[in-house]
Amino acid sequence: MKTLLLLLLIAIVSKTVAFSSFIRHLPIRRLSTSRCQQQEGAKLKNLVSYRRINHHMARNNYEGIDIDSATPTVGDMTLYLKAGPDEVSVGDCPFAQYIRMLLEEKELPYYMCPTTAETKPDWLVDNYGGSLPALRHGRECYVESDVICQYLEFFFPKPSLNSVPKAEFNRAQEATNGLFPAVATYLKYSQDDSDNEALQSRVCESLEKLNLHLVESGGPYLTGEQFTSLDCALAPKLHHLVVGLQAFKNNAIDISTDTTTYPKVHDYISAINKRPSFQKTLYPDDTIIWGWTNARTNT
Ligand SMILES: N[C@@H](CCC(=O)N[C@@H](CS)C(=O)NCC(=O)O)C(=O)O
Repeated sequence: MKTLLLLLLIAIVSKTVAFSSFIRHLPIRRLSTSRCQQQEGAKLKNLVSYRRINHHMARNNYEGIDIDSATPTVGDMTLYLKAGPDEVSVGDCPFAQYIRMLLEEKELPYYMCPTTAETKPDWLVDNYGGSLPALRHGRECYVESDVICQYLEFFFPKPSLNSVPKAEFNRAQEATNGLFPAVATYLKYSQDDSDNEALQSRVCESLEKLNLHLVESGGPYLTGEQFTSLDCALAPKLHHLVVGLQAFKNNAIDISTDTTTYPKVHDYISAINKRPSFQKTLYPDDTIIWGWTNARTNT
């Protein structure tokens, strides 16, 4: 009995220490329970749209448990994310889809709370600059998709989404660097813009780099056989490119049907399309087109 109690104590202490060291390395601010809950409560009570938001918090497949402990436990997670054109459905954010794919892969239950500038909770605006996506887990909140990914991987390591050697992981990460900034600037400008050709070339260079990497890794995923968090990060961004190319660029670069120019990228997209976590977290193409149309209008 004594040994059992001792073991239990060691387990609690080590998880708590791990938690503190994780938090120390995060570029985020933590909220105390009372501040976080009071602020959100006060804000939400004042919002006419509270009932609407609450109604649209889509619940996943889990009966949430309210656990008051230093070690994060399953349940009570809410992902605040950009809302779509109707202001309540899931919006066109590839970073939010990245987080949702992680949650789906790890089979973690979560609510979703699509928000607009008008419906963002005060605590999110005041303490996190209103940054979306934001994952609130019990009394904590995390922003920046890569930080949220680290948080989930650290506390919910099964299944692991980075169980490949560090050098391999870094190589795969490097191969995708610069792709989304290139895609975003390309999709923002019109086909007739004088910069269009240069911006298109930048996207092609990124695709070439990715294709070469996938040849080396062997595919089907970024690090080879193993599906990782890097795939969760990349897949939604590539999907934006596919939809954007069709909607705005007359399919000037064909990565969805052309099997010869970037064959490995084409195969990668086919593999990702089959992944349940990707399928389950997709939003309509029209939402993506709406988002980029707004970005193009505001450029
Ligand atoms: N660096 C951020 C980027 C997130 C981001 O750009 N989010 C945009 C849409 S993709 C957003 O939600 N905008 C709406 C808003 O901030 O209200 C991350 O990795 O989480």
